[in-house]
Amino acid sequence: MKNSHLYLLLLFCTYSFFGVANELSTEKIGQGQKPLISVERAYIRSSIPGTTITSSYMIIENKGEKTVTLLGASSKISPRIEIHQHSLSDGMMRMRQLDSIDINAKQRIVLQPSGLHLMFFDIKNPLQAQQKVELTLIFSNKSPVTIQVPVYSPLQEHKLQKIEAHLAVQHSHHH
Ligand SMILES: [Cu+2]
Repeated sequence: MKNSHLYLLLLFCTYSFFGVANELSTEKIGQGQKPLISVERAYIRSSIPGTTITSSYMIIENKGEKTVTLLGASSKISPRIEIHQHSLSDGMMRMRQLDSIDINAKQRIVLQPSGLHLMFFDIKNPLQAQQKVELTLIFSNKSPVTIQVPVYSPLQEHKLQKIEAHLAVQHSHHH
């Protein structure tokens, strides 16, 4: 009884966290519309008071037949958005800027804390949870993709990570 209750709660949380962020970009191919790039689980961290930087995470999937190259992103909230990669060197977490990321056909890249991310600089107004930010992803060889990205508080982000960890465990149990 207790377990099924927890499961329902998890389902609800999963839905409310993942459901809102899913976006699909479509481009006309021949007769119908076929999605080429899909962006899932996108969110931006609320900014820490007194700072003007933050970061954004998401899963970008190339559903097309050709490699696409992510060059960066733009948004009204920040004049400068860079692609960054966290890496551990000499026991220190470092960030370095990447010029671009190639996403091969049928591949997905995961932007996540301590890994790849989009870094926002000089944010004009503090970002607060419940807010949504329009973000445009820019590619070298395809049209830009604009998505609405929710702002998550540290608490929301923490819950999301717990759900993802739980789902990952469940997934490995089933296979
Ligand atoms: Cu960074």
